This record gives sequence, structure tokens and C-alpha cells, in this order.
Amino acid sequence: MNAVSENLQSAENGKALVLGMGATGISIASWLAANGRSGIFADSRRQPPGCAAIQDLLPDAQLQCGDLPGSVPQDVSEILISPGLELDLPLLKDAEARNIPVRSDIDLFMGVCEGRVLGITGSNGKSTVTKLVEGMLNAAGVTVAAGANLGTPALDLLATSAEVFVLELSSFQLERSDYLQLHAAVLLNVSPDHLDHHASIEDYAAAKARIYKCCGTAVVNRDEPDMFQQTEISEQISFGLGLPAPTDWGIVECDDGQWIARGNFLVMPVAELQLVGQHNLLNVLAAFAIASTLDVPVDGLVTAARLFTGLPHRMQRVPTRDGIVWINDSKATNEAAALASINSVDGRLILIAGGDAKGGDLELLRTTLEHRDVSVIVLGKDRDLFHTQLSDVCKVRSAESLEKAVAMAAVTASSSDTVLLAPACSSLDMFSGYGERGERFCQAVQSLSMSMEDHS
Ligand code: UMA
Ligand code: ADP
Repeated sequence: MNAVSENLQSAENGKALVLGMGATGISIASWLAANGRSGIFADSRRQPPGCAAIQDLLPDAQLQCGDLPGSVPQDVSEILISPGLELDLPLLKDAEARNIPVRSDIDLFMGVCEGRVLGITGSNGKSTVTKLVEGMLNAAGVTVAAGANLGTPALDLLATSAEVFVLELSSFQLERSDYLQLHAAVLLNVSPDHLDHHASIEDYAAAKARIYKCCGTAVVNRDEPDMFQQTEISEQISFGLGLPAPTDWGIVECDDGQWIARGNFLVMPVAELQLVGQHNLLNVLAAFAIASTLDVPVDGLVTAARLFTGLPHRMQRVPTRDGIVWINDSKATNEAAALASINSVDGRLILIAGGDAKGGDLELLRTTLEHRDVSVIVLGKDRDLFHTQLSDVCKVRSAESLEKAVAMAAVTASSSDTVLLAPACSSLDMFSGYGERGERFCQAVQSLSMSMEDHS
């Protein structure tokens, strides 16, 4: 039993009320079943995705779909909550008033995990860094499992016999986690996102900074100086694009080009990376910095960095023979992410954007596009916001569907122009997720390009 589990055990005698019947809810059901417990499951959605799976795992469980209880049922001793549920639910107020603990799946994970855990958060770059760190540690001979916000719920990772767990943690997970115990943690960057959930950017940043609450080494981004103030952990290493101090990570200019370096030790040439863009260089530096806290041979880390081509739907070139550079960056689900990809692309740009801006104001997009040769095609719920913000700095047109946006872009683009899908918005108003949006974009580009070849 670890120190965290002693704290967590106190409420295990009564029933658990589990909020949310998605992937997290299913993982909690499986964990309860493995511990010989059952619970009450509730979800405000009429048909939550995990209903059948939870019933299979816990035939005795009581399931309530379509609304959440207004107060905590009498026999409940703890609430186990999925990420992203509204903060001001009456049920949660009742729990607070009655001193009933509210825990995340990450807390439960921490209570039983025996391995070392690395935590990764930030507004953008989390998944890229998490997968890269997983690859680096694998290549360095460490048994590793990666998950949480990345996709596989943290509790499900315990089925592996990993020595090291790499958790991608969202602000939704961090705001609910009180028992983090991380070997090392990194907050990559903070820019506005999820402002339809967090009351303010300050609250959002504070949720992110919780990652440093209990960690052995705080890995900090020295190019975002505010982040230095977000941790009081004395053991710190930093990463950034400038020259590094002795134990920090950064970039050194040499006669043969830029090198990734730790202090004055040259680690690898930047030119050997396959990832593109300054933002990805920062991601690689962050990955080196956090992976190196485990004292593993640097050769393995370098091999993985060299081989890593990035994740689907992040700055992926769609192969065509029309001379136009088509790029799928569907995962640019907020303004800062879209800016990073726009800034990675030179020359004339046709930007396909739009969806649900999640309360963002697109002010920075406006100031960036003002200085570019760009035409914007927008779709989705918040397309009027794009028109309002951008119409006087560039040409903005609406499209009814992604396929129509691609067709409009093909007519507008000349050879060697770039058409970039970087929506600056989440996709859920029109698609099942950023994955479907990205796939639909690639399909539309390829079928258009094939039909143009047929006609030529
Ligand atoms: N919801 C309700 N009522 C409920 C339960 C959920 O309205 O009773 C809504 C809430 O807005 C909630 C959302 O549905 O945030 C998703 O809940 P869910 O239970 O379906 O979620 P899970 O399937 O458990 O997925 C969650 C993460 N989702 C969110 O945080 C929204 C997944 O991250 C994560 O991979 C998974 O746990 C395993 O850890 C996804 C995500 O979009 C990828 N994350 C956001 C992001 O990356 O920006 C934070
Ligand atoms: P997350 O998991 O935080 O959403 P991803 O690694 O999936 O991050 O990248 C999502 C998008 O964010 C990318 O498609 C890219 O547009 C942008 N991005 C990635 N890394 C960074 C970074 N370090 N800074 C700013 N934007 C980034």
C-alpha cells in the first residue's frame, strides 16, 4: 500500500457514486469490479457511450441515465468523477457541504500504482510529447505505458506491468486530482482553451499548474517565464529554444547548424528531426527534459526522437499530385494550436477553420493573419465569430461542409500554395471528434485530386 492509498481508503466502506459513463466510467467500473465493489453510475446524457460495458462489468450496479441526482444518495461515501463535468453541479455542492470526498480516476490510479509516473500537461503539445516520451523510454529499454487524456484511461494502464507510466493530464483531470505523486511533471504552455468550462483563463492556468503540486522534478518552459512562478518545487530543469544552462535543455548554434543540447553537451542535430515547426522543436526539448529525469541512456532517447514522425491529424501532409501543399492539422482545436501551425507554414495560405471556439475570442488569430497573404474558409457553429474578427484583415468565406470547403480551397489555391486545415475550434458541432474531421478532410482532398487527374 502506498501513502496515497491510505488517504483514499477511508471512504471505501460505503457505496461509490460514479459520475460519467464514458471511457473513464468504464475504467472505474472495471476497477470497482476487481476490488469486489459495486456502485451507482449516473450520466446526464440519455445514451452515454459506456452503459452496456458498465452493465457487463457490474451486473449489480444501479445505472441512471438522462440526468444526474440533485444530491448525494444516503448510502454513498465517495464520488468518483469523470473529467469535464460542470463545476457547479448541485450534487457536488451537496457533497462539499456533507464532506463527501470527490475523486478522479487519476486519484484512484495514484492510490495503487507502484511504478514511477511522469505527468504531462499544457494547452498544446500534450499528446505529441506523451507519445514521444513513451517512444524514447521504450528505446532506452524501459517498460512503459502511456495514457490518461491521450485515450487509454489511467486505471486501464495498470493491467500492464510497466515500470514507468506516462500520463497526459488535461485541466479537467487536474482540477479534480488531489493525490498526484509524480516522479516528474511538465506544464508545456498555457494559452486560452476550455473557457466554456473554466470560469477564467486564471482558473484554467491554475488547474494546469496543479501538476506541479507534488512532483519530484518540475520541468518548466523557460520561454514562458510565467511558468517559473507556477511551481515551488526546488528540483527544476528547464527547456527552451535558447542556450541552455548546465542541466537544462535548449538549442546551440554550431557551424553545421542547430543542435539540441543539455548544457554544453551536444545531443543531436535539429536537422535529423522529422517533426516540423518551432512548436514541435519545443515539444522535443520538453520530451528530452522529462525523459532524462529517469537517468536513462541518452542514445535511446535520440533514436526515438529521430524516428518520430508525429501523430495523425497533427501537421500531416496529404499526398496529392496537384502541386498544392495540403496539410491536415485537425487537432488544432484551439487558437494557440492553430497559430503554431500557421506559423510553421511559409508563403500563400488558404486556411480552413471553424467549429466550436469554446469561448475563445480569436484576437490573436486576427493579429497573425493581418500580416499574411491568406484567404480563410470557415465552417461550423462559430463561423460568424471568424467573419467578425477577420473580415477586415483578409478574405473570409463560409462553407456548409468540410467537403465544400476543400472544393473552394482547390479553386482558390495555385501550385505551391498551402491549404491548411487548422480549425482553432473543437469539432463536436459537426463531427464525432477531431479524428473524423481530419479523415473527412483527407478523403475530400484525395477524391478531389483524383477527379482532377481524371479530367486532365
Ligand atoms: N458529460 C456530460 N454528462 C455526464 C458525463 C459527461 O455532459 O454525465 C460530458 C462532459 O462534457 C464530459 C464529456 O461528456 O466532459 C465527456 O465525458 P465522458 O465520460 O464521455 O469522457 P471519457 O470518455 O471518460 O473521456 C475522458 C476524456 N474526455 C474529456 O475530458 C472530455 C478523454 O479525453 C480521455 O481520453 C478519457 O477520459 C480517458 O482519460 C478526450 C478529450 O477530448 C480526448 N479531452 C479534452 C482535450 O484533450 O481537450 C480535455
Ligand atoms: P494536445 O494533446 O495538447 O491537444 P497535440 O500534441 O495533440 O496536443 O497537438 C495538437 C495541436 O497543437 C497540433 O496539431 C498543433 O497545431 C499544436 N501544437 C502542438 N504542440 C504545440 C506547442 N508546443 N505549442 C503550440 N501549439 C502546439
